[in-house]
Amino acid sequence: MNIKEKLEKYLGKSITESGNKEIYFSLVKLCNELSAERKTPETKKKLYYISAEFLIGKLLSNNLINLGIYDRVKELLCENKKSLSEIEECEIEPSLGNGGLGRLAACFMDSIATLGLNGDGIGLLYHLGLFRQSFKNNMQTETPDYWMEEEGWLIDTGKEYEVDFGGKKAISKMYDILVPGYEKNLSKLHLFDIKSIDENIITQGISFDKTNIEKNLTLFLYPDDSDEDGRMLRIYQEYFMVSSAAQLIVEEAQLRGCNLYDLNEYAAVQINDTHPAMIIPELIRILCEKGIDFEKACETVQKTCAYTNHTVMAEALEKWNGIALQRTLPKMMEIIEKLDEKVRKKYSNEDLYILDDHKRVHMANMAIHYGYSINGVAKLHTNILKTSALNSFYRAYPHKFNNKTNGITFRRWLLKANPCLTGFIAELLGDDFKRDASLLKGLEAYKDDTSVLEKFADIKLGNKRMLKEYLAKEHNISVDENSIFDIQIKRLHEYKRQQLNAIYLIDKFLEIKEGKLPASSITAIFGAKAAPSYVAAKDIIHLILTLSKVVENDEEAKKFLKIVFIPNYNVTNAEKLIPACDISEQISLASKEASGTGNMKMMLNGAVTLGTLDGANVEIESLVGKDNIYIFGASSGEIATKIDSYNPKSVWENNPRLSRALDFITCPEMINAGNKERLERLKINLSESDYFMALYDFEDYKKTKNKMIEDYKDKTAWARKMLMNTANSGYFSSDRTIEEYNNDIWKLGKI
Ligand code: 26V
Repeated sequence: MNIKEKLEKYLGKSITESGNKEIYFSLVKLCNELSAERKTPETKKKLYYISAEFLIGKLLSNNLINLGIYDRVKELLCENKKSLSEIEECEIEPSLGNGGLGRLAACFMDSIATLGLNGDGIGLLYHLGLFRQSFKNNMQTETPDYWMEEEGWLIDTGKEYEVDFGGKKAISKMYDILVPGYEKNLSKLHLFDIKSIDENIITQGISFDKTNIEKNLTLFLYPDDSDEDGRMLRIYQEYFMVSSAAQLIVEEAQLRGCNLYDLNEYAAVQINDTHPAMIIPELIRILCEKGIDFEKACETVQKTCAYTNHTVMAEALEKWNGIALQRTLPKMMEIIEKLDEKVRKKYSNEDLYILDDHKRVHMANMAIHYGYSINGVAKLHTNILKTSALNSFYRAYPHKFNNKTNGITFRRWLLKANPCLTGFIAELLGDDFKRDASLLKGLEAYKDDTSVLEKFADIKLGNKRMLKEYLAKEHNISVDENSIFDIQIKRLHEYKRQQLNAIYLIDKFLEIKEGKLPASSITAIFGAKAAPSYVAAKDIIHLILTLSKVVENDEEAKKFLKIVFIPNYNVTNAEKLIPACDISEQISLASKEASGTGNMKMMLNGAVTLGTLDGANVEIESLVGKDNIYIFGASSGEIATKIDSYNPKSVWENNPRLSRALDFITCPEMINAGNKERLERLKINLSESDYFMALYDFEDYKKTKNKMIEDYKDKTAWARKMLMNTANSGYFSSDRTIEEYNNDIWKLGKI
């Protein structure tokens, strides 16, 4: 049967007679059927990538591309007066992740499948992903984000496991999402759901009874853990995930002939941040239950598990209350205490203990002692782990530390998101770069070819026009495609410093009003969700939204400056924003952003980075060279020596422009358009605390950004920078990253 016949069989009628949603569901069936025909390569050892988040985005186009039928399906639909992009709009994005960490896990699944590794992902089936964000009165509001549908991508495997919460038992059900690799192979994403789930306990907005674990366990992604109930629910979620995972891993290993003493020869478990770290005591528990003695179980599990660290921010490193753990998961706590005892016998340095004086369990510490590998996610980040954040561990276990610079899947972030650029590169280089991203380097040969540079610039302009149409249609926002698109899209967090960008925009607005016009008119675009309980982050959103109204109301200034905050930033709109970006804002306080992956996506799509020497920006700089990136601000070394004694007052007192911009936050015009309490609180925060030293870097940021806007006027020189960024982005393919994980950590071996 050909594709048309298959689709019409599912539809029970012709394509022309069918609605978009019906066609969407039949395409899902088609993809799943074709994926299921593929084989997963068998090796003795199998990888399990365990993560509390998989931010997979819409799957339809990506799967059609990887299955090699995208063009055929598009054509077929066109012949029947249907549009693939309209059908794609019927798909609801599953927002099963907060940001970079979850999106990384999704990119990794694509690469694990593409490289034909014997590996699956394991996570939780949240019925509601991250909240949906909208703006009211210039403030963020959160509503539930339902995404599951009767006939979607999820496949009920029929597999169930029993999870024991200190005597109270729950049943976990395993669902699969098939992950076809590019052109061949298949991996699976196993998502566990609690059988007794009840969506009816959601009350208002995203509120629900946090204590009713049987009904709520897999209801939401990372519910707010700023209160005790929320934190308990998080512990329940994590244990539910790892207990189901451990049972699956042991079962599959035994089926392949493992006697469990040698589990490490049959399984490699990659722990994505500390959220799945309880898999360590859980595997030890299961091995002991199967008759292996405790010491041997520890040894085997230690050779099976590897941990990835994704942040040096102390508040993001999980420390669970041991008393609460004792109450809810006594068996886990008993094992963790034994693991801690072993550490205490061996080391006198308290930094290395798993349990601290307040009986808090330091999950990262447990994962480092009882795993065989710890990796950071960019060179600078790994160095910071070794020399400061985890220095005591580095001294104890230097051989365990390694770096794996993050990557992104080029299938989604180039082939899918930017078909025009993909097509043009294929004309120049042939199709091989689609499998081997390092071949993009071949573009450098065209760096002085004016017709190629013009085409690069045209493609960018076309993508900007598409974004313009989307903003007009979806959000009733109008932008000028001939202005420079300056984009900052990422979670809202003080360390990422959206506030620094906002202060720049205030200063620019005031300059324009004085008659000092920018070299090119600017469209500043933001996209960011703030954690519901994160007041300072919400204040920053409020500042930007209020400022955008004030600028919009100024007939003169609005000709040169437009500020856009698109609501509900997610994978789907990232795919529209990134190909249209001119300036990629990567302006975190040096040392705080572990890697960043948006920086890689924008670089790949020919945006020029404006960044600090932080995370993977450092590696971007050495790949593209100083002419093709704009670096500003203090280095991580300088920050380390200054941050403790830093006083923002000394900066603004000596910088009249900066103090004028800060004063503007609470000027009558702003207070009129916004909320007095929020604006005043933010102004005090910035001028008196400024924890992430935005004011310290302001002058250099302003100078560097102005230079960039000036340089943008030379269209040929700018197009060359674009080309050089795309040409040198091959290193950031997640295929390279996954190859390194496999060579250095998993060692899955040959088929
Ligand atoms: C979370 C939180 C939540 C509580 C307040 C402070 C705080 C600070 C940081 C985080 C991030 C937690 C882990 C995470 O998502 N890390 C991200 O991982 C990406 C993939 O490796 C990486 O590119 C990002 O730089 C890193 O922030």
